Amino acid sequence: MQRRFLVLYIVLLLLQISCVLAYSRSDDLGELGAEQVSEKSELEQMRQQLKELKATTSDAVSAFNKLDTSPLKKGLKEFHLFCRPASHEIAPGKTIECLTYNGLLPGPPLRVKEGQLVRIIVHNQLEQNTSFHLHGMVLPGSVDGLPNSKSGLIKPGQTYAYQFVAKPVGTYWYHPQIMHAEQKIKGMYGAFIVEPDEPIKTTDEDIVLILGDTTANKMQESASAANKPVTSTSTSKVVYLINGKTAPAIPGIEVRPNSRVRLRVINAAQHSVPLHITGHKFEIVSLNGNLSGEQTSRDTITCGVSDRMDLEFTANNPGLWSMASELIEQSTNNGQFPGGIACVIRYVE
Ligand SMILES: [Cu+2]
Repeated sequence: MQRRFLVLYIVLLLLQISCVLAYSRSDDLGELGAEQVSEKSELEQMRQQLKELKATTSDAVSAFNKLDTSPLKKGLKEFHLFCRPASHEIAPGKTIECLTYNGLLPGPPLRVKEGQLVRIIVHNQLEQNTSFHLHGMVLPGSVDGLPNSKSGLIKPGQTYAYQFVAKPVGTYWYHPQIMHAEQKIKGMYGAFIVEPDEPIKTTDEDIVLILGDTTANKMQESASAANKPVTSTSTSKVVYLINGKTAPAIPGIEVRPNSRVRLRVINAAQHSVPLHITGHKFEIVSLNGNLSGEQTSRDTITCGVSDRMDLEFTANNPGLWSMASELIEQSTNNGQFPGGIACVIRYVE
């Protein structure tokens, strides 16, 4: 009887070892993506069966402990992203048709610890191929290189798992690869944040702001806002967004007196954005995920296309303030302030 359980346990160990190896054998990542759901439930079942057997398998346990499993001790972080079309409200009564991750614009923010094993499972529910790029991360070509039929390309209805170790600390973002750039323009993007493994508390607030734009030729003014039965379609124009909303629908940034605030600005728009803060000055602490040597305080910072900037300020000037693009076409709606990239900074107790 004990022998049977021992065999079962060794099978489990081999399965676990094969999981460890999968991280270094990136050629196998595609197959893992397709098989992992059933594999995971099998593992769960085996774990349940084996719970009471630990005392009888000490040899197998000690053999397993000799393996270098240190990366796994930090735990695997797994995310599921579903690529699909969605209607998204950029302001009350104003919706756009876009492509999304999980129906959200932007996609869900993914936060992990440095050194953590990450598995991002992308389910393609679009009617076209897609792919996945971790912008700013330096990863093996088989994970983040240009996709091909054996690696990284996801056909309609297919699922693919991208697996890697998250490093270094920084602000990154995700979107489809360059060959599917039109999907990014239509809304497929989100933040990927690598935090220090041991948290060092240097800020009180950590706020992600993703700048975006959309060509609103399909923007619809629905009946609910205008209280009219007719739906009108606006002419083509670029509408600027922060976290998928356009002013005045962008929520204010709430800060507590004397708190240290970090803004992780990610520019997913097709235009550079000169961002101006009133009543405070930014310090640039990180550029494109790298620590910045720049110590000069700035009140206006131009965030280039696809750039990421970690900006910090101390909330030491109570009042109601603005943070907006300095370009009039980016911070107004047909010349009317506010519109596009404009929000308030509000002090709360
Ligand atoms: Cu990119």
